[in-house]
Amino acid sequence: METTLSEQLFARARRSIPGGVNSPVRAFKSVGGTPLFISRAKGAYLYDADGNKYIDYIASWGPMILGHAYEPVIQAIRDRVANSTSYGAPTELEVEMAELIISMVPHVDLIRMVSSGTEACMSAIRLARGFTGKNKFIKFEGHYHGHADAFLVKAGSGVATLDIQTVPGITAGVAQDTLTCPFNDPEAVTRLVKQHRGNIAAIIVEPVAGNMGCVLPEKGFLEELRSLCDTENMLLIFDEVMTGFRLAPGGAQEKLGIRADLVTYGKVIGGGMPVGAFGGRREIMEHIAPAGKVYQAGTLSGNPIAMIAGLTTLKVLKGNPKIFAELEQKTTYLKEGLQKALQQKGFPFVINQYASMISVHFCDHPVKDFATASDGNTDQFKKFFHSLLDQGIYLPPSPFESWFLNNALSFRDLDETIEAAESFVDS
Ligand code: KE4
Repeated sequence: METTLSEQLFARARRSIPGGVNSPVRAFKSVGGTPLFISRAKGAYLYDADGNKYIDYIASWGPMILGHAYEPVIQAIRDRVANSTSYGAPTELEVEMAELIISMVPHVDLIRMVSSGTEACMSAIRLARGFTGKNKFIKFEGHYHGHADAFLVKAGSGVATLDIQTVPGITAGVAQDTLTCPFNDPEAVTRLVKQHRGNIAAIIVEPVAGNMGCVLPEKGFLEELRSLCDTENMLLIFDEVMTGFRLAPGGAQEKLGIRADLVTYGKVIGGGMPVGAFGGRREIMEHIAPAGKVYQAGTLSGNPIAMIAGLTTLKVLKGNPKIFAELEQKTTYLKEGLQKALQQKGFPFVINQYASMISVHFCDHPVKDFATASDGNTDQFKKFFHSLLDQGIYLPPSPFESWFLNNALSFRDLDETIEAAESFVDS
C-alpha cells in the first residue's frame, strides 16, 4: 500500500501531539509501522489519506456497529445541528435517551449521561464508595475501565499494549485502594475479599473481556462474583462500555442472565459521538448529585448532537433485534474461516469469540486471563496484522484488543478477510 501521506501526516502530528495521536492504541506502537490517517469511511470500509480502502474490524473500537456514515444517523445529526450544538441546559433528547436505554436494559431505574466510558466507570466507582461507605474495589488484571487513576493498575488495552505495568503519576494513595486479581479465578477473588473484609465497595468487571483480546467468563465465574457481592455487601459493577448494545439489546446482563448493581455504557450509545453513561437501581443512583451528595458533572454531558446520534443508533438496534443475531452469525462465519485458513500453517493459534467479539492469539493454550493472553507470540501477531493490512484488512493494531464487527460487513468482505489470512506466511 502507498502510505506516503499518512507518513507525512504522522511526522507532522508528532510535532504537536504527544506520540502523534490522541489515544495511544492508535499509534501502531505494538505492531510497528506508521499509523494510517483516515480521511473518510462508509459502511464497512475505511479510506486512508492516500486513498487506500480497508475492510474495517475496529469500528471506532465498537461504536460503529451499524457501519460508518449510517444514513439515518447522519441525517439526524444534520437536522439537529441547525439548532445549535450545545446549551448547557436540560433537553428532551436526554430524557428520551434515558427512557430508551432503561427500556432496553434490565435492572436500571435511573441513568446519568457522561462524555466517555472512562467518566462512566470512574463515576460508578465513586458512587459505589459513596453508597457503601467503603474505599477499596476489585478489578481484574487485563481489564480496562478507562484512564482514571484508580483503574491504571494492571490494566488492559493500551496500557497492556505499551506494557506499562506501573503508570507514572498514579500515587500510592490511589493505588492502595485498587485491588487486582486474575480474571476467571474465583478462589483468588474470595481470598482478596476475605483479606480486605468490610473494606471493599465494589467489584468492577468486563463481563466479557475485550481489552486483552476477547476473553470469555468461565462457567460460574460471574455467578460467583454476584454471590460474593450479595454476601459481602459489595456492589457488582458491569463495565458494559464494550458489551452494552453489542451482545444483545440488554447487553451482557441480558445475554448472560446476571444482575449487576451498576452498569456502565459508552461507544455504541453515542453512535460515534462522545457519550458514556452509568445506571442502576433507584436506591443507589439517587445518591448522585443533585438528588444525593455523590458529586458528578460535565459541561457536555447529554450533548444534543451526541444524544441524537446515539438515540438514532439505539432505535435502529431496538427496532431490528435481528441485527445482533446477524452480527453473531457473521462473526462465527469469520471464525470458522480463519480457523481453516490458519490451521494448515503449522503454528499454534487460538481464536476466542463471543457474539460479535473475536480475537486471534498466536499461542498453544487457552486464553482465559491476562497471563495467558500475554503469553502469545507478539512477533507473529505483528506480521499477521501487517500481512492483512497490506491486503486491505484493518485489524485492531494490538493483540490486547478485541476485533469489532459492524453490520455493514458483507459475507464477501468476510471471505476477502479469510482469503487474506490464507495467504499469510509467517516468514
Ligand atoms: P473511553 O473513555 O475510551 O470512552 O472508554 C474507556 C473504556 C471503558 N471500559 C471498557 C470496557 C473499554 O473498552 C473502554 C475503552 N476501550 C478502548 C479500546 N479497547 C478505547 C480505545 C482507546 O483507548 O482509544
